[in-house]
Amino acid sequence: MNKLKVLHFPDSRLRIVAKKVENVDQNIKDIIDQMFFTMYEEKGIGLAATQVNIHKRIIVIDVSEKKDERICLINPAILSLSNDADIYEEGCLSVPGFYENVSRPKDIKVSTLNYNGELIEIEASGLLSTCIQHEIDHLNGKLFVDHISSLKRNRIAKKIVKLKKEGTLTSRKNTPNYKSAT
Ligand code: QAP
Ligand code: CO
Repeated sequence: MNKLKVLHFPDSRLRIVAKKVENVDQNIKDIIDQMFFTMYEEKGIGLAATQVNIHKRIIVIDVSEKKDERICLINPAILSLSNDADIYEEGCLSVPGFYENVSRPKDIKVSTLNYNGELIEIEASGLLSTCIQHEIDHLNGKLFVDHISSLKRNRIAKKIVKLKKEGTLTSRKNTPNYKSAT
């Protein structure tokens, strides 16, 4: 299996709005398989196609402890969001080593195609809800750092550019922390 290269903020390709998948064919399934492989290899809990420079509306998620609960969303559409908010310390494979608190609606309901091309509905709360919202943002060219102050965002952008120049971004010690910040 092939590990896909993950784009890093502030790469402008992370701003491209992804296109709808017309047909869940073998080509799309191959992309999904590679995305899951890449996400597990990189110790992520969610990955949007945008992050691997594929501008199609595809998301893979696994928030389970044993890493055996694959959720794949194709052309997800938000049906409803709750009014109450939840705060999580978010990270992102495209913003490696940086974590910030983000407030988002607590519960979400989406309609989406699954791996078999069937139209299903998913209701989520907690970490899964946050993760779905974070990943749908990616498909719309949005990142979690867009939810924090521009001062912090610009600082992070500068640091990543510097780390990449030094070649120390990937070797840097990163400790993802998905615990709730509340
Ligand atoms: C999005 O993020 C998310 O910095 C998924 O060095 C995160 O998988 C949604 C990761 C938190 C809700 C809460 C980040 C791995 C993975 C890093 C991720 C890193 C290694 C982030
Ligand atoms: Co992300």
